[in-house]
Amino acid sequence: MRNIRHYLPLGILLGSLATGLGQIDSGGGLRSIAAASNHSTIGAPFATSEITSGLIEVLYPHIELDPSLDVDSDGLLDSWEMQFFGSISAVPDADSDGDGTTNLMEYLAGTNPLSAASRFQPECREENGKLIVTVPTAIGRQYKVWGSADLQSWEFQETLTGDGSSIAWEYLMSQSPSGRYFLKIEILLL
Ligand SMILES: [Ca+2]
Ligand SMILES: [Ca+2]
Repeated sequence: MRNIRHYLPLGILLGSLATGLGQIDSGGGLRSIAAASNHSTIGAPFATSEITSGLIEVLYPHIELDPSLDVDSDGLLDSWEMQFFGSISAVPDADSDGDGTTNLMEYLAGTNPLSAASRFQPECREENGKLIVTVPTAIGRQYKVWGSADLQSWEFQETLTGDGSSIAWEYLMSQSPSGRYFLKIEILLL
């Protein structure tokens, strides 16, 4: 049986993450629509058999919609609001399906805001010395994968182009001498 150790206490890990995010994120946690440039959340935790690794942090982009496509200026594309809600009255920071992901995050990730089974939740497991990261993708989105062994320096790994399927991305643990590995996935709208 695998020896999976306990995760770092969340507060400590988040504190560490916040110091290592400079270039593409200024901190962690949910923010209001007014500060959506840092609209981030935390994905599923994972651990390796060697040593505690981390959470996958998801970075949501800040986008400027054409005002004619967002007449209520709520950051949600009006046609997307009409598609799912039948009007443009959707509330960006509401979680209409109760899946822990706000409507704005669902829009940015290309997931269904009215289905709790649909949310952006990348997962990671260790298998034969490899981390296998499964990224549920949407058409019209790209996903930049960043990795860090120490939560301080982050290295860009790869850009995945969404096609509606779950894409598996692999990382050889031997590339990280410490045995630790942390991940961030940045969502881009095409
Ligand atoms: Ca709108
Ligand atoms: Ca959902």
